[in-house]
Amino acid sequence: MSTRTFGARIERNIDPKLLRGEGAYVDDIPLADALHAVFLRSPYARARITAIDVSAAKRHPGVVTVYTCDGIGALDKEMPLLIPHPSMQDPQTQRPLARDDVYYVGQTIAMIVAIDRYTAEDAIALIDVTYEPLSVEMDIEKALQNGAPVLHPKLSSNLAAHFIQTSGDPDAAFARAEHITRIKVQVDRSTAAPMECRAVAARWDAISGELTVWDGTQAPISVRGGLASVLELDEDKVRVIAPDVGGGFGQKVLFFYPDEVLVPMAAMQLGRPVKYIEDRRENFIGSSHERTQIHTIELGALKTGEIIGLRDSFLHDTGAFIPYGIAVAQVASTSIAGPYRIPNIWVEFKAVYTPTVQVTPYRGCGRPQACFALERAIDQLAEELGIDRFEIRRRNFIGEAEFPYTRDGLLFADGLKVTLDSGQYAKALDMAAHELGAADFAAEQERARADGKYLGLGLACYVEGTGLGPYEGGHVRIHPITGKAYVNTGLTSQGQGHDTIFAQIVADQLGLKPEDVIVVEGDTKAFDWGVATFASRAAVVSGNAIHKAARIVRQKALQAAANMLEADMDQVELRDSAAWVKGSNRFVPLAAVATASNPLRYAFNKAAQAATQFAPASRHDGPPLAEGEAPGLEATDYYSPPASTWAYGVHAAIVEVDPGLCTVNIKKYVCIHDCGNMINPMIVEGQVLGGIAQGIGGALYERLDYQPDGNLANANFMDFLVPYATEIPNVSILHLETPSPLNPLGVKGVGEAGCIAVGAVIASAVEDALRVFGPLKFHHVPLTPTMISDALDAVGH
Ligand code: MCN
Repeated sequence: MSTRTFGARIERNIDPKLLRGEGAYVDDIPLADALHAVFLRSPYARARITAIDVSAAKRHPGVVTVYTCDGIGALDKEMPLLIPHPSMQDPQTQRPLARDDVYYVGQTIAMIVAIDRYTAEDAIALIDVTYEPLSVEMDIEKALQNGAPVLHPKLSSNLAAHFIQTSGDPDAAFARAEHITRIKVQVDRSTAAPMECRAVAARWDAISGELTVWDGTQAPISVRGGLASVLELDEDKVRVIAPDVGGGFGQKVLFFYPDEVLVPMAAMQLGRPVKYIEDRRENFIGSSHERTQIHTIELGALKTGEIIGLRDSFLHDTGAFIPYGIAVAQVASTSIAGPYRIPNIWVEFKAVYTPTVQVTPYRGCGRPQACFALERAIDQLAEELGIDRFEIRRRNFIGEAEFPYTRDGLLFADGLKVTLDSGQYAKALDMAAHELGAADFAAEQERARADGKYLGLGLACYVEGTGLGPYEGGHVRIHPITGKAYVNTGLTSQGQGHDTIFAQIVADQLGLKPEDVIVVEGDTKAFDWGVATFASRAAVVSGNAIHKAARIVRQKALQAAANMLEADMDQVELRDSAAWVKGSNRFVPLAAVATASNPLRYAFNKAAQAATQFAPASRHDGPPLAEGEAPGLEATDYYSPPASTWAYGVHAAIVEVDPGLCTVNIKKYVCIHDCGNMINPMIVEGQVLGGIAQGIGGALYERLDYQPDGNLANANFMDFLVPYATEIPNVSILHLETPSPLNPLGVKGVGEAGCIAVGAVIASAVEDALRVFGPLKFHHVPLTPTMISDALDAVGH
C-alpha cells in the first residue's frame, strides 16, 4: 500500500485539542509563585516627561517593585534595529521604558510587578507622571510639510526613509504612451487582532543560571538570541518556548517588544517567575500595526491596452519607530507591477514617522496596498480605453513561456532582483471568470437593476514573493523502540498546522503514517538554528529542510535494512512502517532498523531482535561503528532558498450595494490560487479563506481611528469592526498547481495570499454596482457606508 501523503487532505493534528479548549497558551503555563507585571503607558501621543514619582505605587500593599527607565540598568537604551537599510537616516527604535519623551499613546513608561494582576493594575493609578504635552501631526501628507511638528528631536523632519527603484526606461515609456491614467489611492491603518494577545512569562533558575521564557512569539530562536545578547547570558542558558499561540499574523514576529525583555529581566532580578499577559486595549495601542499608505500611481499604455510604463510614488506610515526598517514599504514597491509584463517602472516611497505605535509587517505586508493601487488603476485604464476588465489584464499578463521573468532594477526584500519563477496567470483569470459566471453577469446586472437591486462585479490579480530566506533547518529521527519519527525544527506555528504538513513530508520519505510522525517546534531546546514564521515561508523553507533531512534518514534506513535483509539496497523499499524486500514478504520493522543502527540499544531491544536475526555487529569486521558512521537513524539538514518563490492568484466577486443604506453584501466570491504543489489542500484552503476573511475586514470594516490628538478612538472590538462569520460569504476556492522550479518540493507559500486582493476586488465591484448613478470612484479602503453615501451625494443621488 502506498503511503504517499503529500497532497492529501489530512485533518490538522492540533485542531481537536484547540477546539476543545485544551490548548496551552502562555497564561496556562503553571508557574508556582509567579508575580504579575503590568505597564503604565503614555496617555499622550507626544510629550516630554519632566518627573515620574513611583513612591506611592511602590508602597502599595502587594507591589513587589516598580521599574522605570532608571531602574533597568544596561537595558535603558534603544532596542535593536532589526533590518537596516541605507535608505534610512538615523533610524529610530524604542526604549523598553520611555526616558524623557513619549512618542505615541500606549508607549511603555513604567512596569509594576506585584503579587497578582489586580494589585498591579491598581498600583498604576498611583504613579505620578508630569507631562509637558507637545503638538502632533497625525496626517502623513502634512507631516512631511515644512512647519509640521517633528516627532523626533534628533531629526530635522518626519522623513524616516526615502527609496527609489527603477526598472527599464520609464521616462521613455511615458513619452511613447498613447494614454496615461493616474489615480491616488489610500489604504488605512489596521491591526492583526489575533485571538490571543501577546504574552510572556519567565523563570530564572539561579542555581543552574538558566532562564526559561514562554513567549507567544512567532520567533523563539530570534527571541533567545536577542535575550541572551541584551541580558548578557550564554545562549545555551536561555530557553525560549512558544507554546500554543492564538494567531500572530506578523504582530508577534522577531524581538522588539519591551515586555519581551523586561519580564525576563525582572524574573532574574526578583528570583521569582514573572508573567505579563497583554490585554485587548494594550494590544490595540501597544502592539504593531500596518497598512496606511497613500499611492499616486500612473499607467502609461498603448491604445490596445498594453501597459508600457508604471510610475508610483507613495507615502508609508511607519509609526513612531522603525525597528523593521523599510520591509513593508519595500515589499509594496516590489509588488507594484503584479503579474503584468510592464517593462518600465519607476517606484518611489517615503516612510513617514507619525506619533503612533510602530508599523511592522501584518499579513500581506505591503502587498494589499500595492495590489489596491495597481488594480484600481487598471480598472480605470480599462474604462478609459473601453476595454473589458478581464481582457485588459489578459493582454498584459506575463506569459507561461516568459518565466523566469526578472524585473531588472527592483530588489525584493531578500536583496535579490524580483524574479517571478512560474505561473499560469491567464489560465487563472479564465478560471475565475468561468467560476464567477462573468459572461452572464451583464444580463444579470440588468435584470437586477430592473428590480431595484444594484449588483457589481469586481476582480483583482496579485503576485506574492513567498518563502523568504535566509534558511531553516530540520532534524528527523526514527525512534528505535517505537519506529515513530520525531521531527524538530526551529520555527513555530500560530495556527498554520505545520505539525501536520511536516509529518506528511516525512511520512512519505520513510513509509510511515503521518500520525506516526511527531513534530516538535517552538522550543529552542528542540532545535538550535532557525529564523521565524513569517513571509509565508514555512512550507518552502522548513518544508524543504525537513524533506532533505528525511531523505538522508531514508538513505540510511535503506542501507541498514539492506544489510539486515541481505538484499541489495535498490531492492529495499520503505512502507507500512517497515523496510521490505520488494515483491516479497521479507521485511524488518523500521524500529528494528533504527535499533540495529545503534549497537548498544540493540542488545536491549528484544522486539527488534525477535524481528530480525541479524545482529548489527555482523555488518563489520571491525568496531560496531565504522569510521565516519553515526549511530541511529537520524539526520539534520538545512534549506536556504536561492530566491523567493512567487505565488499568485485571481480573486473576483459579485456584490450587491444598497444605495439607501450604503451597505455592501458580498453575494459571490471566487478565488483562484496557485501556491505550487500543495502539501495539504485542506490546510491551503483554510489559509486562503482565513486570509480572505481578514481581507474583507480591511476592505469594508477595519480601520484604526486615530484622533487628531493621537488617541486611538476604537481600541476595542466594539468599535474596531472585525468581521464575524456572518460577513464572510461562501468562498469558491479553486487551485492551480504550477510547481516552483526553485525547490525540491516545488512549493510556494500561501499563508498571506488570501488577504492581498480583497480590497481591490470589493472596491472594483462596488464601483461597478453604482456606475449607473454617475462617475463614482472608490479609491480608499476600508470602504465604509459613509464613503459610499458621500460618493452618491457627490453625483447627486
Ligand atoms: N502549505 C501547503 N502547501 C503549500 C504551501 C503551504 O500545504 N504549497 C501549508 C503549510 O504547510 C502551512 C500553511 O499552508 O501549514 C501555511 O504555509 P506558508 O505559506 O508556508 O506560511 P507559514 O506557515 O510560514 O505561515 C506564515 C503565514 C503568515 S506570514 C501569516 S502573517 C499568517 C499565516 O501564515 N499568520 C497566521 N497564516 C496564519 N494562520 C493562522 N491560523 N494564524 C496566523 O497567525
